[in-house]
Amino acid sequence: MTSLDIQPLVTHIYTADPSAHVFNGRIYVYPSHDIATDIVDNDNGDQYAMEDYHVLSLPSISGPVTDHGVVLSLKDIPWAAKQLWAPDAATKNGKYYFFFPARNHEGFFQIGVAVADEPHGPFVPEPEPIKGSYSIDPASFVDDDGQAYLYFGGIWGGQLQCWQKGVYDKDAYTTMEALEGPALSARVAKLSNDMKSFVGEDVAVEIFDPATKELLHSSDHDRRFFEAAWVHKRNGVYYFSYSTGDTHYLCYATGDSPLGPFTYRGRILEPVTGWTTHHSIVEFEGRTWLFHHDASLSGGKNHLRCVKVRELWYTEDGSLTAENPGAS
Ligand code: FUB
Repeated sequence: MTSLDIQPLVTHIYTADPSAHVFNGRIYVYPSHDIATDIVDNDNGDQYAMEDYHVLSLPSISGPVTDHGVVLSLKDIPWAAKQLWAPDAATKNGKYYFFFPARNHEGFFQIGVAVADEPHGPFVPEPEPIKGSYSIDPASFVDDDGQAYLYFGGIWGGQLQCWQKGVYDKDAYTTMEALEGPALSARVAKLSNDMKSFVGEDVAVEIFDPATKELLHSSDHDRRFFEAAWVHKRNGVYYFSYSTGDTHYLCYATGDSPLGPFTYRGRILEPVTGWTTHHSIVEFEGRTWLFHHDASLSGGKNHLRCVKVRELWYTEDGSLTAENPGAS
């Protein structure tokens, strides 16, 4: 089955970057809300000019899908100037926390948090971005012991390469092609109990090659991290999945700790229609679902995408596969 065969979750708006969670027995999907723009595609990602967020929810994988409408708008976020990119949500302390990136008024991405009493919002943003946050694609994970983590980062237009010295260096944007040695990877930080700040320093999410035991190399575009971090846990194993960006794969690695290190395991989605690929993985009623997007609804416009869902399976050794091992 190709991703073209699967129908979009909704067709009345363009949606992307779906972060799916099960809250109160219902599936909630937190996507980006793509909008049309005249901006010509560029490596900076300026064509992804989103201005608000919707929340979708479903009682089961087969629907029906409810669009809860606009739950957070750019105009209500004091520190954000433009580009509301891939978000995520988490619950803790009886509240719902919505994490989102945006370019600030100085032109670089940071990550904000907004709070609601219900999973479908509306979300009230904190007046400032999370202190010490940078780059894009926040993904939250709350472990069984209640400790929450925030994964984030994206290279190229996501500006991760601009933070190698600990402060924003806009000129580092153009050094991507010259990078040597281990690949830049996602970052992870522990979240405070109120979910609004980092505890300690963020660290790199290390992904090792299972054969050489070396960190994945920056030239290994088929396997190295680009953007779209996601973490889920099964049988005590932490699964870190991500997009390889310019090679358009969704890959995953596994480890024994939410902080890593992780060992590369394989691919879970081949390239789809459109440049970007981004996803989440969620268990619902004993089955495993991959929410992802492609650009099929717009006939291939990179910045006008649609969220889809397909099933994943585990093999006996805990490997994730997009092929049903039970199918003949
Ligand atoms: O939606 C804007 C950006 O495109 C996301 O932040 C990336 O992950 C890519 O999907």
